[in-house]
Amino acid sequence: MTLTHEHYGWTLERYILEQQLQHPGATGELTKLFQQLALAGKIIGSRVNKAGLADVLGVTGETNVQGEQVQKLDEFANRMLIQCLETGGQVCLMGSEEVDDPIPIPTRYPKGRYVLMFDPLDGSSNIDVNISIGTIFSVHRRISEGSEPGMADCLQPGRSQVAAGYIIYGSSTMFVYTTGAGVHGFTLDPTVGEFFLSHPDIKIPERGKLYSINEGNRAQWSDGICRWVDWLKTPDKATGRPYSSRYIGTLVADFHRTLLKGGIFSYPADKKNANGKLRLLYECAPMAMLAEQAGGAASTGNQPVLDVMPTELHQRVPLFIGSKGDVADALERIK
Ligand code: FBP
Repeated sequence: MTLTHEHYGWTLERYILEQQLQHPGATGELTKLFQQLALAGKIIGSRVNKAGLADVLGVTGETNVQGEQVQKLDEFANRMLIQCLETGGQVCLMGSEEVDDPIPIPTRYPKGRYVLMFDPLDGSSNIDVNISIGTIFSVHRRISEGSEPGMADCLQPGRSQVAAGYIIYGSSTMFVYTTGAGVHGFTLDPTVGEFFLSHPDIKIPERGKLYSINEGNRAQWSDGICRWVDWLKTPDKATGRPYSSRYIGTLVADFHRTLLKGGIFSYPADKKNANGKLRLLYECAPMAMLAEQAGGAASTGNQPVLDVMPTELHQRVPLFIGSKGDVADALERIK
């Protein structure tokens, strides 16, 4: 069923239920998982919106597995996602940016057949300065047999994701996701407390006019990256250059703009970050599934992100993501 503007007024829940009806074998587990994700998003969003008033700004004093200072809101968001997803019986194992190892489901709760990876609050450097931040999620089916799921269930390639998406806490709160049937955006109406369809069947333009990269890292870049960025900035009417620069410093927000307007976002490998900065399983792979489902592309510079075989829970990969034409240009020039 293709979503169109005539479905305006549909809630996220209604739409996912309608999708479930399209799959006679569907058990409803994925539908319930999405309902719990949406609930966690509403709770986190309400706390983010009043962050300045609710003593949730600043750090907890802890350092996470990435060596980063844990923000209070990071910790809150992480706890909310675990609480909302561990009880319902849809998930058998979770992985979070904020937790060193896979997160088991307490024995008192039933285990489901899905594995959920998430970045509870992406854009931590922007939390305290009221700039858009977000939650990113990726869903796989359990592949292991036996009583206990394990690391192998987390280390699955992006191609085997059954769903991916993000919740962006910006001027409005939006839930954007794919289950392999296009990319759809729902906006939260805080007065009703429901996500309503606002962006059906999002298609990323073949080419854009915007590029997004942290140019402050230029001294660490390879010659190829410097050459590509200089090319983007060189005036040439025929190819619509120079492109304009946009960089928010929150992957969710920089990707959301790229998804809607086209262009390219990149966090390449450099002399400081040999594999780039962004994490494969709960940042790059979910965004790559969204990009490809919207007609765009996502590469590490050497291969499609979705084809990378994970080896570690928190591994990083370089990222070039956005309009198909712009990603192709990047790969051509960084060679
Ligand atoms: P976390 O905030 O979840 O750790 O994510 C990393 C991130 O903040 C991305 O959202 C963003 O794209 C990138 O790091 C910004 O990095 P930098 O400040 O080096 O440009």
